[in-house]
Amino acid sequence: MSAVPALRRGSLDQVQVAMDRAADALVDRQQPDGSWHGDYCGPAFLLPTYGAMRLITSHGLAASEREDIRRRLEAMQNEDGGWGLYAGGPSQLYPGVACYAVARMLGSGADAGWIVQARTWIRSQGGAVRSAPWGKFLLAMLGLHPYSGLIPYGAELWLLPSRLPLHPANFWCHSRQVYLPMSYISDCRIQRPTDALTRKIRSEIYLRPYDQISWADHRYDVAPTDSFVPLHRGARSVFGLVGAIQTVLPDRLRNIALDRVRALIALEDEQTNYINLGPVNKILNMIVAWHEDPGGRRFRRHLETIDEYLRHTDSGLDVGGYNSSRLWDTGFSVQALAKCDGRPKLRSAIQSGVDFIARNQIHEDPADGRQNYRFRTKGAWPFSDRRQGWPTADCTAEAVSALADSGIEPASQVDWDAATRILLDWQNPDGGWPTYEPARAGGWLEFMNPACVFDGIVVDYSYPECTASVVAALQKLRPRAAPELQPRIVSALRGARRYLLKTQRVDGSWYGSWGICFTYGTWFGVHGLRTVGVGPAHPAMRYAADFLLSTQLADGGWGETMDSCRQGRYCSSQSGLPVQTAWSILALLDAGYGAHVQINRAVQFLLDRQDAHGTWTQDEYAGVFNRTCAIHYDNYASIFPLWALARVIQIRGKG
Ligand code: LAN
Repeated sequence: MSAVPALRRGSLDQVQVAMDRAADALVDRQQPDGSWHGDYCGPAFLLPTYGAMRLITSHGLAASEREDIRRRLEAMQNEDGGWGLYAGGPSQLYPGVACYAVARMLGSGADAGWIVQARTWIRSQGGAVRSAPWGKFLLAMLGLHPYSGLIPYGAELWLLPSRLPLHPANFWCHSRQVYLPMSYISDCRIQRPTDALTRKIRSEIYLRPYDQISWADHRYDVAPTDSFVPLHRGARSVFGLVGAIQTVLPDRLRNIALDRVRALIALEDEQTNYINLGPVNKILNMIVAWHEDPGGRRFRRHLETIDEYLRHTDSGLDVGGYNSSRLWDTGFSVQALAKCDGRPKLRSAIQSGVDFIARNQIHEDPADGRQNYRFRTKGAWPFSDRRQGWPTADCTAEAVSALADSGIEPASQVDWDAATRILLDWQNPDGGWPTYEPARAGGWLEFMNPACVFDGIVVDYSYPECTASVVAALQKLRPRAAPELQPRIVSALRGARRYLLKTQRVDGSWYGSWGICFTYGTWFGVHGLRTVGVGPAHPAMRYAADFLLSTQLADGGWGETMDSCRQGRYCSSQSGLPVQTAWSILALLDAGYGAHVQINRAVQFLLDRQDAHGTWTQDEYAGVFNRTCAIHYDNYASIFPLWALARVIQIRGKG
């Protein structure tokens, strides 16, 4: 493939100019601490959860804060009057009732146009009795639903031996850390005091008078909008059993369970410097800390860090999906910049990025981590920064790749050996890598998913993306690794190869779970295979390339929508999107298609869409989690198109 067809308008020089401008633009976005930081927003269920927490824990909320939350809730409302799980997503009852209740309690009048519209939508879906369980839980905290009508979030489950798969310790960390405070809050019946407003809202969100509703009949009643994963019969049986046990359990045992849960929550708070694993358990743990002692140290510590989750936008206050995406964005930014030729400006940006990454390696395991079922953390990197304390396999891997590719020595010491060991220990038996912890149960345990609106939340499965990131890092760590680790690395790579080949779909693509969607998964799938020695002649590479070549749009770009994630089949957007286009180019280059004429059209697409600042914008989401919720990665449109152009130049420059 040596004959390289010329680009339609211009040549490699033009690509070079575009790349240089893009690199400058990315450097301009770097923060003084060396990191890249951007908005990480989109999920619309977080703001009402935060609002509920403020309503419960703060007396006399400032008028300006009330207004800031209300404005943002209104801004995220859909035209049909409802709210999606993420801003702009199809309306669902859970976010709908949550946003409605919080808006009303923060002072939005029952007759305001948007509130009337919202109420009409909620009632047209059968009212709040049909919300997914998390919506009912939020309503219960606000006094708008009896706790007795919820599925039981038994604190008692934490008293079981953790060898039993049903013990929450075996759940994906996000689920268990959310269900932990949920069990405490529901067992203690923590609730905003009932007043006239509560009674008024009760009459608005239900179709029947509140005291005539048979709550038990609606415990498992979930509207079609909220039933992405219907409650499994087996799970209902378990909940039924837990509920029955709760009614006969002596107080003494219940108190032991609550003490245990309280201790586990306190451990999570301390281990994460009160930042917590994510926004949901952060907000719920705050309610628990407040309940224990409203004026106490722990609630104060929580208040000090909550700002890290908050975003002040033009349309009001919003809650981000994590305390930041700094480490992740910095890892990718450094890798993209390292592929451009090393002008001094870029080199110094890379240096400070590398220093940021090196400073944020975690050098210890969680204090008392055994007590709360934590996996090791020594040697690893998290998604945001080390204070948060919950590293993931792929964040660790991308950090390692950035450090290795930069060709620059970081100012602080990196523990390469610990990084290698933890990456090896993270591998699942199926040969792939999970997110935070090796899977603790088989996929069959997913039947216990009690959320309905999210999928894949019970088990830390292997993911092609995480797997590909890790194998790339292991290859880079190999030359530095101790001799006794070499055979382990070889066998880990062999397992990864098996896993990646097995997860490729018949159409040649991979399903991506953390980016939208097949384009994302296929970039990682191809890159991972290439890293473990699968060459361009291998049929898996051909299939993957065929898949990509067949999905290119007429404008030369690629674009996918959230429907891909939800439906599990490729759903193209109307026109090309810069981020997905970049992922596709990168995948095709890895698959050995660097000279293909379709790459020219794709590169031309990127050149045409580059803006006056040298960067790209993409309003459409590129990130996703748990198949149903989109999330916006602010820096992706500045990183990946640059990365793709730099690789095109690397490959074609040689030709
Ligand atoms: C994230 C953010 C980062 C993301 C990547 C590192 C990109 C991915 O490759 C692995 C999974 C991970 C760590 C991830 C998992 C799910 C998260 C934590 C999120 C998408 C950010 C928010 C989301 C979290 C679950 C939101 C809270 C909702 C619940 C259902 C608890």
